[in-house]
Amino acid sequence: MNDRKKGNENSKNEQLEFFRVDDRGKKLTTNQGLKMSEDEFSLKAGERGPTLMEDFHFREKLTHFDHERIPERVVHARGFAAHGEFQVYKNMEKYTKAKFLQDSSVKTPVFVRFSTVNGSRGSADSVRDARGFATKFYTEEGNYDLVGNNIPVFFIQDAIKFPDLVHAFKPEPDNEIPQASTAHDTFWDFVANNQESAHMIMWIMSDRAIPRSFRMMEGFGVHTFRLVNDDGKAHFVKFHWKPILGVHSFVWDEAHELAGRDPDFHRRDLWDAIERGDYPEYELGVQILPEEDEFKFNFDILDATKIWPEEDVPVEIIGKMTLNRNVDNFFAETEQVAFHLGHVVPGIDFTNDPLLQGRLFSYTDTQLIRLGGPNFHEIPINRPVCPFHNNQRDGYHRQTINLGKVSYHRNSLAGNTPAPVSPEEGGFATYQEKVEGRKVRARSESFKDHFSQATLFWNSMSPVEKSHITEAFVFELAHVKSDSVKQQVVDMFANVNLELARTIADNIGVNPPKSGGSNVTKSSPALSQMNTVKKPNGRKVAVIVTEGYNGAELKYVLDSLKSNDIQYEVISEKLGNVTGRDGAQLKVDHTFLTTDSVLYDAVYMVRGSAKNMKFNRDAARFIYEAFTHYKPIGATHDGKDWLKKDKIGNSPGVVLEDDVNRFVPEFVKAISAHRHWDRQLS
Ligand code: HDD
Repeated sequence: MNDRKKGNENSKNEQLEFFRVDDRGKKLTTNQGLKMSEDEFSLKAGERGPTLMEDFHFREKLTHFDHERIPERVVHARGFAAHGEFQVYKNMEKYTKAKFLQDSSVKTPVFVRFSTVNGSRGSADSVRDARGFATKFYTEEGNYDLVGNNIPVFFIQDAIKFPDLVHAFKPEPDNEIPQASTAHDTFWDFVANNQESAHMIMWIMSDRAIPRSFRMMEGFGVHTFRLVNDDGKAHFVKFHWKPILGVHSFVWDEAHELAGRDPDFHRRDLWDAIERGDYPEYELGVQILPEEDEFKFNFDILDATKIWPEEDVPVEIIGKMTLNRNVDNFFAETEQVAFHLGHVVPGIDFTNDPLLQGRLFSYTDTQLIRLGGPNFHEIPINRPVCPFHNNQRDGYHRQTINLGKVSYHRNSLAGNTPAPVSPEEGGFATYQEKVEGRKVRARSESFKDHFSQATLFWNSMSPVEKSHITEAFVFELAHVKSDSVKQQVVDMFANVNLELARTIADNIGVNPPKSGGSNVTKSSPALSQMNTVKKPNGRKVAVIVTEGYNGAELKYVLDSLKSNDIQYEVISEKLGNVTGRDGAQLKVDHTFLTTDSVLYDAVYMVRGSAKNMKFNRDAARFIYEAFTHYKPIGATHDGKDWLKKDKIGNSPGVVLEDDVNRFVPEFVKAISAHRHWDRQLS
């Protein structure tokens, strides 16, 4: 075992270092290294004459520019990524021979790309959608990709339906409307006619589909994979990422507004957190199942529309990932990174989940068109940190200069190298699962219950979450033009919960379903976001201040927020400094023209002596909006009157406290709670 223990001394991906180029302070050259004396004027026959064909510099510059774009990903086009490291907490050799899951002193470099699924590259971050959560582990045994989502199940059971699903949820083909939204006819027509989607739809209609931050969402490998140990013994496994900050979401109205106010909200949030050293962390969890238990459940563990309830199969936390470095260049890294489920290491293997099996084809295939040929593994971000050798040669953009004449196996001229490696010496060998059967195009009977876990999910939601799900259904279906599709969807979800379906029907003007309902009474508390970790870290407070404030008190509050890892931005009448009545100076970050309440997690009101009617009106609107989004609002004596006037003073999560020493802990507590759902909005 001992040779397994040596790993990367530190987590830096040295492979990338070689390719990082700093152009700053350098001389301008062409791509051939020719220093150029002029870069502003093309070569012409006379100052006012035509441009000359001879102008190789002009042609090189324009040609490169004309070819700058590559096709965006067919799904998950909009994404954002960061570097980091992963460390396992304890030795997992009992289950897997994967080296990066054995030695807790080894830091494995990782690259994580988060994404939305539906929208184009330029679409907004805050839309309702599943989020991609794809992790590349650069291990000493080769790259391992865990290509998951923030939702633990999927729409379909068989990969052959993926093109149909994507055609249905993408903008409709005649007018390419709507962008990054499932609120349209073809998507819901697909849902109603492919009822295996029921469980996933419940998640998509829930708050999981509008996460507050990439830092505050879970990740799931979705499929059942296999772990294989040194003795060749296998266990089934499901992978989970659990964010240290807990799971939190926007409210729908806020997500909508954010799409306009800051379409880059999620990427900015992640970038800023990493820049200020507030590194996002996620623990890796595994649900492990002995092979003997494969048929122990009332669902098929090969069905990607099913979870293993955590109460039945506990999630064992085995390691932690920390994202600690932003990319240097979005295109070179985030856009060119190529994930593939088939990038595995010894000790991790597949199952016969038909969705997984199909994905094993699709990912490399899509990189061929997206990245222009079979050598995408040579792009710096995709290169393994360990050496790689084989007989593959040539192709577009080949960078390796392979030495020698031999590029075939078996050979005698190179001593039959590159030589295969036995499993005992670390070579990958497929797990020898016994399979037999007739060739059929069919779905197993064990895949045919589409509703029980959808009901389990519904049963597990708090009343607030249920109301959000109901509203999301109403929103989506209200945008569907076909009454027939609306009716089909309502009738379908009557199988999940009759009351839910009736409420939707009532709100969208179709007939209430006459029959339906479910006899599933079980719930899984782990599914509710209400039961998640609550922390103040990394939240952002809007501090609304006017001239003449109490400088000492404000400084005390702001310092206290900082010491709780809470960020803030100061909003006042104009940029520059705002002056306290004791002469204190505070730098202003925004006016109401440049920011909005949806960009903050909480509001702190500090009213000075200034009387500016327009500012007061804008402030009232700002506070009211934060209030309707259930956000914490706080003030001491100075700002208190401002709030009372808005009649929201006595609501939960509104902290009005004259004594600043009592105010601070109360306000921090209110911020930790994230949202105050018991607030009455009437
Ligand atoms: Fe996929 C991208 C996640 C089913 C085919 N997928 C892609 C990405 C993520 C997922 C996170 C973005 C990776 C990145 O950031 O570059 N996909 C999933 C999950 C699925 C899933 C969790 C269900 C469990 N996907 C799925 C199926 C197929 C694909 C069934 C096709 C048979 N997915 C692709 C793709 C993409 C992709 C077309 C587009 C860009 C890419 O691969 O690199 O190949």
